[in-house]
Amino acid sequence: MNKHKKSLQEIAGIIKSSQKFFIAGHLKPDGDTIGTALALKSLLARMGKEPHVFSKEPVPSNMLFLPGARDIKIRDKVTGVFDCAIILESVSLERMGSLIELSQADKVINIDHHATFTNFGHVNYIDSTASSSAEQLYIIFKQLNKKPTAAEAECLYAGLVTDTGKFQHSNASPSALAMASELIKAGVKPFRLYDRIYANKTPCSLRLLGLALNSLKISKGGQIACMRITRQMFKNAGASVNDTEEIINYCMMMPEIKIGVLSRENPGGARNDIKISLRSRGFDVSEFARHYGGGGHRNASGFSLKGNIASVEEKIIAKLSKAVEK
Ligand SMILES: [Mn+2]
Repeated sequence: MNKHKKSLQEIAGIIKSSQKFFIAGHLKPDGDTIGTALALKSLLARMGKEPHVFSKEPVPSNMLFLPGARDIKIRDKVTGVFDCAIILESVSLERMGSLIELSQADKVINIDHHATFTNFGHVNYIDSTASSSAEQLYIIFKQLNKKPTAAEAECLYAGLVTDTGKFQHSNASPSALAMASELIKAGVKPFRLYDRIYANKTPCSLRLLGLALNSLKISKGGQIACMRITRQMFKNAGASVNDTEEIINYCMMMPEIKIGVLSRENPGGARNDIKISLRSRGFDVSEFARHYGGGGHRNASGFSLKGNIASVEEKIIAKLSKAVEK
């Protein structure tokens, strides 16, 4: 934290001397981007400021319960000028959705906890050891000598719990857990937030999960797990693409699996358009995905291929089996 002392002091100074604020996180907003933006907005409003939160894309439905979430302004472009723009966990203005140009704000504060970043702000508070932007904002609260209200604590907790995968990912650090403890003291009820954020499955999505689990195949001596979702499965479950999101994670619930593969047909589009999602441990699947024109992270990536689902699967498993030997 010491090495961020200067940027934290600068941020506190800019916040105190600014009145009108632009706040936005990244495209495909998640719990961290939304929760952090809302906690920040509430804090600034309490300080007598005029904060505005924007997003290019809609707030995910499981985050709409957060205090203030329905007031987030969904825009393609934002006109006008601001004393200060605070941009959360975005590698670039494009990642934020290019809602404004840098010239529309007197001061730009860039807050990011990702390993890949650029210093596009006047102040860049970059800390890849922070679990979440919520944790970075919590440090700013402290810098400003502010304690979160119960509503702000809920927003911060939503960011913290989603970015740490319910405190299961490698970023569930002592400081993340200490922060959780303090937020609970400030009024957060973890079981209530769990229900709002995670207990939101529909019968259709659970039926689809059942069908996908039933398709599980293990290969390469237990190192690769593969599941599939066909158009027929979508139809039988009454489900849509939105119901597929977490299914692939089940592949990684077996301890010896190095790579999880989910192949799925497109229920709306062409039959030969196959989407492949990959998960891994101890193996870089982003490079593999890039080879096929896709992308993602080291342990989570994806791409699309044309063909019949069975032959696409066979081809991908064969290539992955070779790659995993290296
Ligand atoms: Mn984040």
